[in-house]
Amino acid sequence: MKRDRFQTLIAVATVILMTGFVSQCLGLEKDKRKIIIDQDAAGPAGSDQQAILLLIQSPQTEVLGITVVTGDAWLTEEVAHTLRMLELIGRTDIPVVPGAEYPLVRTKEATEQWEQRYGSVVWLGAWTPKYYHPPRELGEMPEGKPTTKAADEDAAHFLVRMVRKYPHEVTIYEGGPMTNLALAISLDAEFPSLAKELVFMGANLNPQTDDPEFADNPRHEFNLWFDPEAAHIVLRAPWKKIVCTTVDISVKTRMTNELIDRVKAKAGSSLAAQYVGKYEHLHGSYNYLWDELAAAAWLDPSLITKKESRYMDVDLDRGANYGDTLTWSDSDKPQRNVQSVEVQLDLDTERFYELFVELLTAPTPRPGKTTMP
Ligand SMILES: [Ca+2]
Repeated sequence: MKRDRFQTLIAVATVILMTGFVSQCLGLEKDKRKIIIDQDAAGPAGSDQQAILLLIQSPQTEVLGITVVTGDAWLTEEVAHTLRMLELIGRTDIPVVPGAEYPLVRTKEATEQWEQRYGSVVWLGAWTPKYYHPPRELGEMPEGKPTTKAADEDAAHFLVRMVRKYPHEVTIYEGGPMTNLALAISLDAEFPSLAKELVFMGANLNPQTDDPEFADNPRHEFNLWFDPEAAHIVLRAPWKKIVCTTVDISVKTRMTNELIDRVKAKAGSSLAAQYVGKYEHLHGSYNYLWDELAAAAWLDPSLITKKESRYMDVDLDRGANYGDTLTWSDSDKPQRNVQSVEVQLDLDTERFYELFVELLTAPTPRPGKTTMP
């Protein structure tokens, strides 16, 4: 009898160990890091879509949904590009949730008047004259139009619903203007404290670059600038943790033809790599890997070799610096409630490129059984 019991115990222990092992190997959903990707998802390919891809391609993640906001392009076309990208990689199980079509306060007309007074802005996103079209038109879609549909829910309600469903478990990744997050906070003041953390690409401190977008405007950064009031609401909110990928560190990265070739060379049967290889086009001789770095540094924080804490907000005065980044240290911060932000300043560039290629050329993880929220 004793021997039987011992054998039973061994058998049970083996099953438990094997279950854990299999769970780890398969990256079962319960062990994964939950994330919602909020993005101004211009496409095809480019920094916005490639950041989404890195987060989907990682075996660490459970992407609860992609919430979309006007920024680099209009909401409607961004939703279409994202749906189509998910079709092409076989992940139509991930909800695409439309959010804000316009910033909270800033308008195209007022911005044009501002430019007459203070000078032109290099990148105006959906409002950039060279690429401008009306908001509900799709623009060019060389990858084809999607047949799948966006979610019926709006981004702000989805964001609130998810952090209430999984309190303190959901990372909010922000790769665009913060309009959707500000609307979620307006709906539910507990949204930030119920999230696990906020990770965002934005802000500009003191970039070492001769890029004309920043050389004379070192505190200008598009995501915060496009919807300054939203950024102000979000940066003043009580998140448990905020991590920021700044322009300062983004300009140390380069998407070059050589890097695209590395993705193509290892593409094999990877649908994500094939998509990037086919549709990524450089603007000039390189692009910065803005949003990809914010995604990769969340997946592997050891890529970041230098970081500092700052308090951060956005200038809301309607003068020359409207929308610019404001920061302070402990010794000079204002009395009013400002939040501490972990600001990334330097990185291991080669390891970042290696992770970029590795993730994009990997097989796309299949959807889990319980991923549909
Ligand atoms: Ca973006």
